[in-house]
Amino acid sequence: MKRATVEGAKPWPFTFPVEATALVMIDMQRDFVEEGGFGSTLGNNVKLLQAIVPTVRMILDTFREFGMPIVHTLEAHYPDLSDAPLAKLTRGQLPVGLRIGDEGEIGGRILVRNEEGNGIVDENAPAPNEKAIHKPGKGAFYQTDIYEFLLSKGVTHLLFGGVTTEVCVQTTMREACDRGFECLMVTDATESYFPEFKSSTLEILASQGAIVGWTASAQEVRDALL
Ligand code: TIU
Repeated sequence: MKRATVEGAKPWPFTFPVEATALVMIDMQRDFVEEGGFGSTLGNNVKLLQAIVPTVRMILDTFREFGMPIVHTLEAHYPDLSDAPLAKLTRGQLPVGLRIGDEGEIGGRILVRNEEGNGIVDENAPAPNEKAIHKPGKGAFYQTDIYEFLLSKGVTHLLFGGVTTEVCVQTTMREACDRGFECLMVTDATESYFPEFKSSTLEILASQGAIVGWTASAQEVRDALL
């Protein structure tokens, strides 16, 4: 099997089998990226997240170019919120106010499946042949079929992008690491509402000899494939 090496990865070069490596793009949803969605109702400045949309598109298109699998995730609950525990529903920063399930300002109910505001932003939308997974938790392995899907495709290595770095992306990368996948986070295809949380997370993941995994930029990953 053809292998590629990201020479500039931290803490050291990351080698991956091209046909057995998938991109997991986490929660590039209007609910996190646009004003009036879940992210902004938590009191966050969503503009920071909007800035990575072109880089996310670049890494998505790179995987498409090389015929490598892509999985998109969406943080989303059933309309009756039966998959949202009280411990999640009651979080937030009052008096900013709106909660999961309330009517948002960008179309439909906040963090509810298939509502307009819960969809992935147009530029990063899944292609028809790409898997998209609704997940009720922060981690994508909780109450989803992502693990079985990746195993069925023979995937051993995962690259991660999306939002937010220290919440859903990091949680999912840790879940994947515990399940035996070799993992790399794409540093400029992920973003946080808090720059210091992002930089710390990237440092933590690759510390102690890649304790959770590797980090590298989208261009470094692309260069490895060219
Ligand atoms: N609030 C926050 O930073 N993130 C989330 O709630 N979900 C994701 O990270 N997708």
